[in-house]
Amino acid sequence: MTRTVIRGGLVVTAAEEMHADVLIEGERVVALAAFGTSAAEGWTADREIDARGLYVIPGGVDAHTHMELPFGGTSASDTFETGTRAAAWGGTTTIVDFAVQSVGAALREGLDAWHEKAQGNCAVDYGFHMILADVNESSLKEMDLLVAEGVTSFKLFMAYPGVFYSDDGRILRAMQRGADNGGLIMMHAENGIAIDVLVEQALAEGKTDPRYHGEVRRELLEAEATHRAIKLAQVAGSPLYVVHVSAASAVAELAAARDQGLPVFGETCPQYLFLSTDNLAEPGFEGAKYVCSTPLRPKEHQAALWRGLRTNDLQVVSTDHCPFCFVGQKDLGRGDFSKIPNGLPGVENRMDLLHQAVVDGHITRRRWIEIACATPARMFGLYPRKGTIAPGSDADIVLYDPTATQTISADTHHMNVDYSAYEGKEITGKVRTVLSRGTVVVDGGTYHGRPGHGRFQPRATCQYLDR
Ligand code: DUC
Ligand code: ZN
Ligand code: ZN
Ligand code: ZN
Repeated sequence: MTRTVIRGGLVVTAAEEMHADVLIEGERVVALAAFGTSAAEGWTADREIDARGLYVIPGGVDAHTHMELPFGGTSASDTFETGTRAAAWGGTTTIVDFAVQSVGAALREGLDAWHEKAQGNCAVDYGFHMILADVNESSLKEMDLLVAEGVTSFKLFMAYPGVFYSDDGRILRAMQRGADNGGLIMMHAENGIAIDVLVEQALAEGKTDPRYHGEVRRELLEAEATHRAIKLAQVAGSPLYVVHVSAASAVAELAAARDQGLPVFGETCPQYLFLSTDNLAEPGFEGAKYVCSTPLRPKEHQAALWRGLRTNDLQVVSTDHCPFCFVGQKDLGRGDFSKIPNGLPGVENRMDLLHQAVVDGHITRRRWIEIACATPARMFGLYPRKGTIAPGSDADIVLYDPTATQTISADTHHMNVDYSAYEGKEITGKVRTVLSRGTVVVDGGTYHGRPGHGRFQPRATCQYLDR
C-alpha cells in the first residue's frame, strides 16, 4: 500500500486546529502527529507532500447538487463527469446528488437511472438523496428499501405544482414513514400554489423580466412554507432539513423551532450569502443568470443568514449546483421569466467563497470546515469516513493556500457552463492539492483525476439523531 505523509501544514477540522503531519496508507488516514515530534519524524513514506504554509483540511462535502438534472424543458449542463471534476478542482471530494422519481414511476426506476448516469463517470465520491415526486402506498414502502441500501434522505417539494409538488397530506405521510425508517426529510419550502397565482398575474401585467422571478417568489411564501413544514414534521414526529434557505424570516422560523428543541435543520447556499436581488435586476436579460429557487433576496437578508450560520440555527452550506448555460438554456425564458430554467452553478466555488467569509470575518476557520465538511457528512450519514481528518477516515484531503489570490471567472472555471455567477469576484485563498481516497486528483493547477475514480457511498441515517 502506498504510504504518503503530508508534512508541516496546519490541520484544520471542525473540532481543532493543530500543526500536524498526516500519515496516509492506501485510501485511508492512519495517523496524525504533532509536527516536529519524533513520532512524525520517524514515519517513512513512498511520497512526501510539503504542506508548509498551507491548511490541511478535509475535502468538502457538497450535500446538494443536480448534475444533468432534467428541468424546465432542458437539462442541467454539468454531467456527473464534468461536475465532479469541477468539484475536485474546488476542493470538494464528496457530492450528494438528487435522484428523481418520475410521477407514476417507482423510486427504484429513478434511482437506477441516476446510478446509470453516475457510475463510472465521477471524479470524486458521490451519494444520492431521492426526490419523492409521487408519494403513494408503494413509494412509501420503497423508502424503507432505499434507506437500507444507503439512500437515507428524501426531498419533498412544496413548490412546483405539476412537477415535483406534494400536498400537505402526502408530505405528512412521507414524514411519518421517515420517522419510522430513519430517512431524513429534506424540504423545498416555498408555497408553490400561491406563487403560481402570482406568476400568472405578473405575466398578465406584462412583467416578464428576470427580476419578477424574485418578486413573485415572495419571502412570506418561503417563511409560511417553512413554518408549515416544521409543524407537519412535529405532527409526524419527524426530523426536518430545510434546503436552500434564503429569507431572514425563514431563518427565524427555524430558530424558533430549534429553541423549542425540535430536530429541525437548515441549509443555505453561497448564492444567498454573496448575491442578491441586485443581480436579478441587472440590465437586459443578464438577471436570468441568477434565477434560482428559492430566489435571491434583497441584500439585507444576508446578515440574518450569516448570523444563523454563527448561531447554528443554520448548519450547512451546500451549493444546489444546477447550472444552465446563459446561451441556449437560460434563453428559454426570454420574454417570460417563468420559463427561465431555475438554478445556479457553484460546486467549484463553495470552498473558496466560504474561505473568503473567514477572511471577511463572517465565520471562523473551524466553522468553515464545520458547515462545509463535517456537518454535511454527519447530517447525511457519512461521518467520520468523510468530513474530517482522523485515523480511519478516507484520505479526502485538501491542501489549501490561505494567502494565494484568485479571481473567479468563467474563463478559468471547470464547470460546464458559459458564465460564472461570481464573475470577477476576488478571493483570498486557493486550492493547491486535492486527494480523493489517497489519490492526488488536483495538484498545483494540474488535473490528475479520472472518471470512475469516484465511488458510490452508501450512507447511514442522520447522525444528529439518536435512534
Ligand atoms: N431550485 C433550483 O434553483 N434549481 C433546481 C431545483 C430547485 O429547487
Ligand atoms: Zn429545491
Ligand atoms: Zn436559537
Ligand atoms: Zn436543489
